[in-house]
Parts: sequence; structure tokens; C-alpha cells
Amino acid sequence: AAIESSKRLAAYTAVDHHIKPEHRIIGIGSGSTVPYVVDRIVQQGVEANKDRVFVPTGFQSKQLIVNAGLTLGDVDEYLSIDVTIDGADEVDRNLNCIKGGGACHLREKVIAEAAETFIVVADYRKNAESLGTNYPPGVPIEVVPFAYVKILNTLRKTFGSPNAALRMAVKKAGPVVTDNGNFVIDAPFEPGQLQDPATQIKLLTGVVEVGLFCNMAKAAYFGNEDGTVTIHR
Ligand code: DER
Repeated sequence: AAIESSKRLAAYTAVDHHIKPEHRIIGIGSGSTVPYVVDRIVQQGVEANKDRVFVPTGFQSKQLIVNAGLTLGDVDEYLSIDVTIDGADEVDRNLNCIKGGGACHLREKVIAEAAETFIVVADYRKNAESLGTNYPPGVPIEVVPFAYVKILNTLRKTFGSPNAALRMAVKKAGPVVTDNGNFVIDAPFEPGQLQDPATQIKLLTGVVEVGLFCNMAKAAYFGNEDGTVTIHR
């Protein structure tokens, strides 16, 4: 309950601070924290939302928007988005994030980059000093299935991530398949182990997107167990 209420607290505070009446094109992230973002936006009322469109970051995000009775926005139709709000798996003091715990980070990064303002909302577990400290699975990496064995091997043998692993599905036999038809490899690294992990990993042939969102978020909201909110800007 503490975790859920802290997610809600982070989401509600972020929406109250960043979703203004003049904002019309809104990017909605993926995961278990963004449903509270949508709840709070719906609470702004039919009048406030009637001229808005909401751009999803994957199938779950699309369902969330439709089920909330909000208007879907087509990613191709809106070159720039006013505000995108999304969750994260870990956020450091410089607002760099590990994302992709829900295997949605490719479309999330597209919609986050397209936004004038990108805001992260999370429960207190995600608030870290540096990346790689409290998210054991490590960096999520979306890869084309054709290349996954080669990439796994490189991460384990050359990049010093011996526990890099293909993400297996729970309620489906075989690997997790993303909304883009790709696989996900989770690669744990020690903080500071790689000089420029986002670039080095992205350059491996067959890598589609890396779950590191660096220098992107304008602010991060963390709900705390004691009912307070920590805001990092
Ligand atoms: O998959 C993702 O990138 C999600 O945004 C994830 O990072 C956060 O999910 P959560 O809000 O369920 O923790």
C-alpha cells in the first residue's frame, strides 16, 4: 500500500504542477505509475480535457488512454508534444533514468524526446544516488531477435556484464516480445563501469534502443512512505 500510495502521490503532484489548461498534446508513458497520472488528468474534468489529445507510448499506454475516455493522439500527427509524463526504474541525482522495466522504453524515448517538457514520476524505491545501485536487473536493451545471442555474448564477454540475460516472459512461453516485435536484454553494470554506456551499448549492431534516458527529464517526482513528495529538478 505504501508503494502504491507513493506512486499516486508522485503522479498527482506532477500533474498538478505540469499539466496546465493551455497544454493540449500530452504524452503518456507506460508502467504501473502512469495510471495515476491519467487518473489525475481525468480529475481535471471533461471541459479541461475535451480539446486535448494523448499520445501513447505502447499498447498498455494506449489502453489506459482509451479506457479513461481520453482522446488518443497519433504520434505521426503531432510533431511536438507539450508535456510527457512517464515512470522510471531508477533516477539519479542528475535526473538520468534507467527505464524499460516494462519493456516500453523505445516508444517512451521517442515521445519523451518529442516533448517540450519531460517529467518522471516514481515511488521512493526509484530515487537513487547513482544509476545501477537499486535496480538489480540492470539496463534494459531492446534488440532485434536476429542479433540477441551475439549481443548477449558481447555484453557478457566484452562489456563486463556477465549476468546480462534475455528477458523471459512470465505468462507466455519464451522471451518477452516488445510492442515493436523485438526482444529485451537486461544487463547489470556497476555505477561508472562504462564510460558512456548509452552510446557504447547503442552502437552494438542489432541494438534498437537502450533504457538510459540521460539529460532528458526536467524534473522527477518521488512519493515517499511518509506521505511527502521529493522533487528533483
Ligand atoms: O518500462 C518503462 O520504462 C516504465 O516506464 C518503467 O520504467 C516504470 O514502470 P513503473 O512505473 O511500473 O515502475
